[in-house]
Amino acid sequence: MIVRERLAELNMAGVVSTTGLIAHGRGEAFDYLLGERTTSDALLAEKVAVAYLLEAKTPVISVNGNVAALCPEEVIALSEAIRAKIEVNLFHRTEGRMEKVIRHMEAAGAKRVLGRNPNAKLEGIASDRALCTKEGIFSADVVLVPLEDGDRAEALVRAGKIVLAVDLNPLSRTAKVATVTIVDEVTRALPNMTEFVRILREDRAGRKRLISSFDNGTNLKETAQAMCDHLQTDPTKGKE
Ligand code: PTJ
Repeated sequence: MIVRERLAELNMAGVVSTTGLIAHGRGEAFDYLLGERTTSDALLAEKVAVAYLLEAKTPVISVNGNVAALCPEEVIALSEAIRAKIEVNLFHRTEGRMEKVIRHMEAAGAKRVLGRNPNAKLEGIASDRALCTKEGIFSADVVLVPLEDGDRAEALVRAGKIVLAVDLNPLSRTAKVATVTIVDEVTRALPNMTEFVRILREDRAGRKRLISSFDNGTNLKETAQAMCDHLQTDPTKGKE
């Protein structure tokens, strides 16, 4: 409830878009299907995503209004752990909103947030959503995209990048095209990932093994199965 109120307030303040509120509701519905927990499939995807981030030369975390509102400190902690850049990239982009979301991240402690002065464009997406920075998303080899829309996820994959998505909907286009899809609530996923950085930082062989043995399609199928299994449980159990 507190989270919803924060999102509503930040919607009034212009950080979260109105469709961001709708997207949050969609996410909540999928989280109920998961039982509002991190599954073992999600934990594995989080570990593999961290392996990619630690292997990356130029990792970037892409931040939109919802992510800035939900977990700015968690984004900053992960970015510091892996030395990834943070770039604000909005679906509903206006100069005013860009400034608000960047300032929101800076107020939470981010030292450097890219996105204010876009000087590059991602191929294959219309309008201002393609705008990004050369130093950040444009030249990144690995991009973490929490709550990404399908068109941009596809464009990033087409641009040859490793795309790591956090998306509670295992059926979304983003989930299907990403290299690694973490089907978990973003505020649970990011702290888990920061913890995995500590574990995997000195384990190069372990990282390689994780990357080579992971199959995103299989992981998504198992996640969908976990949702079906959860739906089969007795809904009256656990009630007072
Ligand atoms: O701030 P902007 O303008 O960049 O807009 C951000 C939104 C999220 C509105 C924009 O990127 C968008 O429209 O995204 P989609 O296509 O709605 O995709 C968002 C996905 O994130 C959906 O599949 C949701 O189920 C999922 N989702 C929503 N909340 C969470 C989530 N996944 C993980 N954690 C959440 N808290």
